[in-house]
Amino acid sequence: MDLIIKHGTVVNALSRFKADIGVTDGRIVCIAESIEPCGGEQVVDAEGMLVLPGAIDAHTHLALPCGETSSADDYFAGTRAAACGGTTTVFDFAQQDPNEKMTDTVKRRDALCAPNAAVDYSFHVAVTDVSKGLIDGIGECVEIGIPSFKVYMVYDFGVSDGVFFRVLEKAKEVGALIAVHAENSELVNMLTRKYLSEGKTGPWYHYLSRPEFVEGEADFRAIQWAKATGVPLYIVHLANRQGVEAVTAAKDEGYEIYAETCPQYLEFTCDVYKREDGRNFVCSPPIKGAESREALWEAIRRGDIDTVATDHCPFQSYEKDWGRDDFSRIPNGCAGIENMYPYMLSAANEGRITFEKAVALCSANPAKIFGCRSKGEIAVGRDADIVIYDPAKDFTVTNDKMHSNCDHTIWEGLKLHGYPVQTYSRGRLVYDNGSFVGERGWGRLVRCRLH
Ligand code: DUC
Ligand code: ZN
Ligand code: ZN
Repeated sequence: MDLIIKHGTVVNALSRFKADIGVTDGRIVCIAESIEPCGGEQVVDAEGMLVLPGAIDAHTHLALPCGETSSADDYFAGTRAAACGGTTTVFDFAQQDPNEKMTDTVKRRDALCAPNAAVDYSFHVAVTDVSKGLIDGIGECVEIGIPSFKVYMVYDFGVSDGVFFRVLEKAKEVGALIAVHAENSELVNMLTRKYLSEGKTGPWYHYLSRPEFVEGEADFRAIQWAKATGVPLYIVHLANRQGVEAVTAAKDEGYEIYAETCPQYLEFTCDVYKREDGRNFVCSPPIKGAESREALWEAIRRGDIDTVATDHCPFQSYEKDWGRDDFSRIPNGCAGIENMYPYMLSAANEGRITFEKAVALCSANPAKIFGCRSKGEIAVGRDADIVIYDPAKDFTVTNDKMHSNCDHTIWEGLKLHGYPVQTYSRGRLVYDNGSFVGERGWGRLVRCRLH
């Protein structure tokens, strides 16, 4: 064996037990009450620690082109930060260019990512153009191990209702999973114009131009179409109470509707947009009111929210400042890739949810939903993507301790109870007590299979 982790308490989504773990060639090969070293292997004493499967962040925007800039973390910085927060796989969005074959979209982004990724990665294809037979790219991507796709109901690269419906029908034919960014585009555009014309230009009006019902109505509509076409649907970054209710109702009726939320929607309320640094919190959908936040936590406890992911998409302060006099010019997105697993585990440590639930939301469920079969569990045969977590270590987030390229974080000052002390990616130590010790280019493309 190459590595033995001894005396830790393993926590999976459905189990918790004391065991030693043996790793050979990047895979877990043995889990037993006691594994005796033969000599030559690295032995780690995890007494008093939890031993967890690495998190899978199913929603990131690394090196995302955005007008005249791009998101602050490229594939190296973003995956470095992921490793340091216990995330060992990231799913990034590969956005199709007009006229581009979707398999070429994947190749284009993989060429950027492969030489730089510090942890394993995969892609969802963001579909923008299904004209001239390009819709067949959905089936072609499924065949190369990229079976998940996203459509945006907003933004100038978003799709019309008709295109969304066609994408769902194609997904049914080829066995793909469609994810949706659900907000009502017409309402967002109308409300944005209205507030700006009234001279209401601050970040608070970002929230008011995309309030609860703007998202809830779109969630409801997207779910209706998934029901009509009989395909599973994954709602990304669910942030509002009405949407939660629509998801719960659809699940209760037996439909395969999945919901993801993000730590920013669980921690903050829309009041952040009244703060001096409110523009740093501008993301879409915006953070909603306290009722929505509570509905999200309740849905997590009930099991109606399946995953937590980050929507990691930070921009530098000077770029956020472009919207000082016009909220619509603030680049959308916040940091989170290094904070998600520590945040959810800290919630478990404080008794808001169980550790098993945190593992389910951040690792086991995304692995299952997206067909990432080698990840998501501490089990023989799985990749040795392992986090050693010290439940007794207190940690206060400050940007200088983060490993992103961004010059600020919305998580500044957050106090966490418990923190990851080591992260292993396929058996290789990539994070050790505050320091990144991995390497650029270590990460591999994970090919997924849903059925
Ligand atoms: N929302 C964001 O806040 N950033 C990136 C894309 C998105 O939908
Ligand atoms: Zn989105
Ligand atoms: Zn996103």
